[in-house]
Amino acid sequence: MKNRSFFIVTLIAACSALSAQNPLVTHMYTADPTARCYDGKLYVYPSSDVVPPKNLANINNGFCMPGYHGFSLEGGSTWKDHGWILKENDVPWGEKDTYAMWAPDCVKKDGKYYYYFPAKAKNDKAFRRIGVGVSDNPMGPFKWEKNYIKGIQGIDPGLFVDDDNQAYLYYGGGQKLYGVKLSDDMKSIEGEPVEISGLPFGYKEGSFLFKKDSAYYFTFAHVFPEEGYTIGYATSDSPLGPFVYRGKIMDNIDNGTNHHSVVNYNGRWILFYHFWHVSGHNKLRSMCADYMEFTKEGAIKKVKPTLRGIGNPTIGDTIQVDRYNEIINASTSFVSGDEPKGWMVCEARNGAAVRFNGVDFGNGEAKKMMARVACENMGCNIEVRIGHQWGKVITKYKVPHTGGWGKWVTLESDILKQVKGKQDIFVRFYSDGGSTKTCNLNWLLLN
Ligand code: FUB
Repeated sequence: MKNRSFFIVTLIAACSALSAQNPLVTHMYTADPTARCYDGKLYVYPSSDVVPPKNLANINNGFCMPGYHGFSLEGGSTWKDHGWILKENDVPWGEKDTYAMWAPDCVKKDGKYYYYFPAKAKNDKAFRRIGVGVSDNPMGPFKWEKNYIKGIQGIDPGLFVDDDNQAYLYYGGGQKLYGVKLSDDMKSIEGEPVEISGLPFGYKEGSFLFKKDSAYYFTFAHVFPEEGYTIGYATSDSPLGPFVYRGKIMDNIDNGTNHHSVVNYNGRWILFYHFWHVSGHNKLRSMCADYMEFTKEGAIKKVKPTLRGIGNPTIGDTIQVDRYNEIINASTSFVSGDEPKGWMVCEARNGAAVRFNGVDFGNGEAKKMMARVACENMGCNIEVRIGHQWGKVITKYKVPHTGGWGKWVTLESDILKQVKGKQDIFVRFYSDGGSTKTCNLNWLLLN
């Protein structure tokens, strides 16, 4: 455990790159992401996981969660960390040092932003209560209410404001999930909570409701005894039901929790969720995002988690080719050598190809492309092609022997043909002199 924790802390400290490839950020662990689009800009409100301090190794069954950061998408590919939105010991009604800040949400109503979060209350038997703060800005600072919302208890607040401006709060973890109207000031409930009907048997949490074409989609994390956590959904023509269960949006990912949100951004639906492949530990999670689609009849097509994720790296962003759309005759692993931690394309054989969709070449201003490579053999060649495997070559590199598979150099090469707009690129590897492996590739960068 000690070694593993050390590895994790080192990895996190060294990974400072933010990107719209999966996971979205690697400089800290982020779970339970709620994404919201305000005035055309995308924001994410996740919880955060940390390695438990030694004396608290078993706290909350391994979930050690000290508070919340907020993030916004800047340009097409960079997630800006706005720092702390709320730390656990700053909750006016909260018990100190409980590391119990589970999934939050934030919603806009009448020009103000309301941030909801669960926490353990002082001198209170409830597992979690739900608190709220208000701000004029999506990333705060928020003015926190002195007390939790009376009349409800539970985890995972999920908010929804309907077209008639009525707000609803969904919450809970267990066999039952609940929904309730909020009063106009967003700080108290109106009427009694109702159990969300029509949901399948089994443990459920992570309520999140959205509306599309006048149908209400109630989405939730759902545990199947043989599979573990999945994301499911049910639909209704009314925000509090009755609902009809429609199936799964996402299968279980390697035995972790599954917590999500759904947002429409630039006309496309996106599912935000978390996964733990950065840490190798299912309670140290990282937020991810992938596009979600509907059938003509309004059913949600199952989302397969990808490394590529969403977002379009553009001039000045690293293109993490290891977060590929398709890979042929190559694989990926953690970066070797003294390079800042992350992933690389490796084991690329003669003729290997990696497809990375949606690089944004803007108006064609890019004149050069850099490649970060390491090669222990005599050398090799890389070509970057546009559109398909045998598309036009837009740049190429003669990769020298760099001194080892972990000895990295940056090569720069001219863009041979002006390229505009969003394009799929294919990176092709060719060996020099019959060696079986070509080179390791960490990233490309348009200049
Ligand atoms: O992150 C802590 C808890 O795990 C969340 O509240 C649940 O939804 C699950 O993701």
